[in-house]
Amino acid sequence: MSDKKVIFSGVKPSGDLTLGNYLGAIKNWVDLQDEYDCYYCVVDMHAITVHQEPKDLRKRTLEILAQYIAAGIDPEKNTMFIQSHVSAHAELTWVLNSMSYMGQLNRMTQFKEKSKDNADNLNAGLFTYPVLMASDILLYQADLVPVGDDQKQHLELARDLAERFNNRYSPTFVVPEIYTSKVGSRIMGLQDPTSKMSKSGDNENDYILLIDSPKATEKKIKRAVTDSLNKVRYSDDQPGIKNLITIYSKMTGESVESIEAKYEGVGYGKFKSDVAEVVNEGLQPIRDEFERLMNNKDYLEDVYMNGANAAERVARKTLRKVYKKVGFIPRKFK
Ligand code: ATP
Ligand code: LTN
Repeated sequence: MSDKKVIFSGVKPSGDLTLGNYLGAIKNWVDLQDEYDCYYCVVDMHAITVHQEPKDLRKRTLEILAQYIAAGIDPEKNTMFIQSHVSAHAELTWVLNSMSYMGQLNRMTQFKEKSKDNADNLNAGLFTYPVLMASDILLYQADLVPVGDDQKQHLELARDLAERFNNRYSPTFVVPEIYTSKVGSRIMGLQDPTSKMSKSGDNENDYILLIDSPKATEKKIKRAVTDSLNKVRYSDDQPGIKNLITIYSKMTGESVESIEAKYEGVGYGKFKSDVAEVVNEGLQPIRDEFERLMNNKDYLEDVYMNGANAAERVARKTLRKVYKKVGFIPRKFK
């Protein structure tokens, strides 16, 4: 057993990875992988809370795993796996469902938003989604959960459930902390810079995918909605420009102040083409590696097979404790 602290995080394969997923979450995972014992999961069970075409879901699940690796997450150092391969996630969810209050689940903003978008498919999975997420995290006794800031409320629920269980029975779960970046924890849409860039949005000009072509990326950034002030300033009055500065800063590591100074008196046209350039420069190695990995399915299978084996051992251990504490008779084997 390593004495490193534990990280758990995941992305649902409801679409291909966006620049928002990358800058808000995955880039941090890459930076944290040496210091922590990390579990990086493709959360396919979360994806089916909205309708998915089975063949597309299968394809995207593998693609997301390949994109994790292409983005720099090393399968030798981290446990990378597919959520549905470890049945303890569903099992712990049942126990935690029985300790979750309808009132608290009803207040989840993601549930409210998704209910609006999926009025014709308002299913119970969408409602208990955050409980499944809590199970993901608590099964591995995660200390830290690196996510974008839209996940704060879900993390609070995971903490509440851990504390509730620990108080009702006895200390069982680590109470996890959220980890978000100071800059870039919420990348906004390019067409609507007042709402977050999302991979399941309808307007493809609103988001950049990691695997978009350089041409498409450039076109989308050039079309990004800005304002008529013509000042490259990091200000709430200029949400479009603020978002592009954030993207520039996250891609290059340059500070917001130094970017503002560099583009003092420079027009939006030139600024946008520079943003496109730094995004394309940063993403190209990921795109190339993704191509290579998708032509090497045996390797990807190996990664998710080994990942599930390692994850299963840890998850089972936690689930056994939980079952025992709630009063289930331990199963006997001959
Ligand atoms: P969907 O659009 O299907 O709801 P999503 O793009 O929001 O999906 P998730 O799989 O829900 O993606 O999120 C994966 C991770 O990426 C989470 O940690 C989430 O906080 C982060 N994330 C998603 N969108 C953004 C964004 N625009 N800015 C920063 N982080 C983001
Ligand atoms: N709910 C998250 C995705 C997610 C997750 C997790 C993130 C599912 N399980 C566990 C971190 C840890 C989302 O909608 N972005």
